[in-house]
Amino acid sequence: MEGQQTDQDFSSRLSLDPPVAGNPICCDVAMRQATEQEIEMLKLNVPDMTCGHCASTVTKVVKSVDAGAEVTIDLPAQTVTIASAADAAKITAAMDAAGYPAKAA
Ligand SMILES: [Cu+2]
Repeated sequence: MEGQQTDQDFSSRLSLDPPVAGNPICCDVAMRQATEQEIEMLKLNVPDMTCGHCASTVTKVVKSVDAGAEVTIDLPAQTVTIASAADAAKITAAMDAAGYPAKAA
C-alpha cells in the first residue's frame, strides 16, 4: 500500500538521521557564515624573521588578529603565506608592532 510505504520510508529516514548532540543548527549556521567570509591569501616578505622562534612569534601575531588564519612560513625564503578573512592591513600592522615589518612578497 502506498500509505504504508511512505510511513516506512519516513521512519527509516528518521533512524538514519538522528539529531546530533552538541551540534545544534545554530552552530552549523555560524560555521557556514564563517566559511563564507572572504578568505584572502596574503604573501608577505618578512626580512627580520630569521629563526624558528621568529617564525612562531609571527604565527602567534597573525593568529592574534585572526585565530582562524592559516599561516605557512617559509623560513629560508623569509616569507609568510597567510590565508585569512581578516584585513591585510590589520595583520601587517600587528606584525610591524611586534617587530616584524612585512611587505608584499
Ligand atoms: Cu628568530
